[in-house]
Amino acid sequence: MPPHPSQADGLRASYATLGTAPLSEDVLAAAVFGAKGMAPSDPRCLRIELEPLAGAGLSEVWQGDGRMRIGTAGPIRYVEDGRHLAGWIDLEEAGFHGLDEAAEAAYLGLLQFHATTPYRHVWRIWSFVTGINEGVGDDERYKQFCLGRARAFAAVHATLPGIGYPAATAVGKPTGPRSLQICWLAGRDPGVEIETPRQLAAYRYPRRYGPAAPSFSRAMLVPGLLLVSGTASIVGHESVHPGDTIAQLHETLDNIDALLKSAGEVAARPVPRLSPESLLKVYLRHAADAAPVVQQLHARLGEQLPLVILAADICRDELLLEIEAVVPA
Ligand code: 3EB
Repeated sequence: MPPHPSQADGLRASYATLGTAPLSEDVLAAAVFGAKGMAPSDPRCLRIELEPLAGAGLSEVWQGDGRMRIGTAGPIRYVEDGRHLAGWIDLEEAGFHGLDEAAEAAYLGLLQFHATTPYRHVWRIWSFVTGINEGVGDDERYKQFCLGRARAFAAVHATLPGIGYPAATAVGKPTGPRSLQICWLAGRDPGVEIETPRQLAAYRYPRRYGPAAPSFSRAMLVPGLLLVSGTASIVGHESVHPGDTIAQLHETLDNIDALLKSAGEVAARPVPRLSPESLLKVYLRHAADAAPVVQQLHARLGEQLPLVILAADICRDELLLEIEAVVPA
C-alpha cells in the first residue's frame, strides 16, 4: 500500500452548521439537506431534497487540498482541487424515454467525463431518484434505474479496462417532479473496492431483483478514508426483518461491522472503527421511527458519533432504512 496521508492533507468529511458565512477556501463541496437548510450562496454548495429527521441544520462538508477550481461540462458541475473532484448532475426525466434512459445518459456522461480528466477513479456516487418504489415487477423505478446504470457501466467497461464499481447510495426522493440527482467524488488515486462475506456483491444479485444487477461495491478504501456504501438489512441477497425497523437497524450495523473488518484485512492495517471521527447517515422510510433509531444508535455506538437522519424511500419496498458511513482508515 502507498503511505496514507494524515487526515489533515487528504479528503475529509464532517457535519457542520453552515449558516450564511463564507465557506473556507479548502471546501470541495457542501451538501445542504432539506428545503430549509441554510447555506451561503456558493457554487460549492448543493442541496439534497431530503428532509432531516435528526441533525437538522447540519450540512455535510467535504474538504480537500487547498484552493478549489470550479467548472462545468455539459450538465455536469464540478469542483476540483488538483487531487480530488466533486461533481453533480440534476436531470429532469421529462426529456427522456423513461428512467432507464435518464440514468444511462447521466452515468455515461459522468463516466466518460472522468475518462478525460486526471481524476480517473470514481470513488463514491449518490443517486436520488423520485418515486423509487413506483411501478411493478421489472418496471419498478429502482430496477429501471439499475438497468440504465448497468448499461452505462457495461459500455465503459468494454472500452476502458480497470474501471470498477464505486461505492454508492441510491435512495428515493419522496416528493417533487420526477428527476434524477447524481453526486459523486473522484480522485487521482485508485480506491480499493471492499466487499463483505455477509452480503453477496450487489453486482452479482440474481435475476429476481431486476433485469440488471446494481452497479456498486460495498465500500471504497481511498487514501485516509473508508467510504461505506448505503447498507441495508440484506443478508446474502435477501432482505431480512421485514416490518421491523429496529431489527433492520441492528442487522445493517452488523453488515457495516463486517465491512470494516474486511477493509482492515484488505488494507493490512488495524480495522477502522465507527467513532466520533466517523460520519453516519441514516436514510429512514418512516419519520416516526427516528426517535427509537437515534436511541438505539446511541446505545450501540455512543452519543458522540456524528449523525444525520434523512427522510427517504429505500430501494426495496420492505427495507425501512439504509445507513452509509465515512470512516478514517
Ligand atoms: C442493497 O444493498 C441495498 O443501487 O446504488 C444500497 C446502496 C442499495 C446502493 C445502489 C442500493 C444501492 O442492495 C440498496
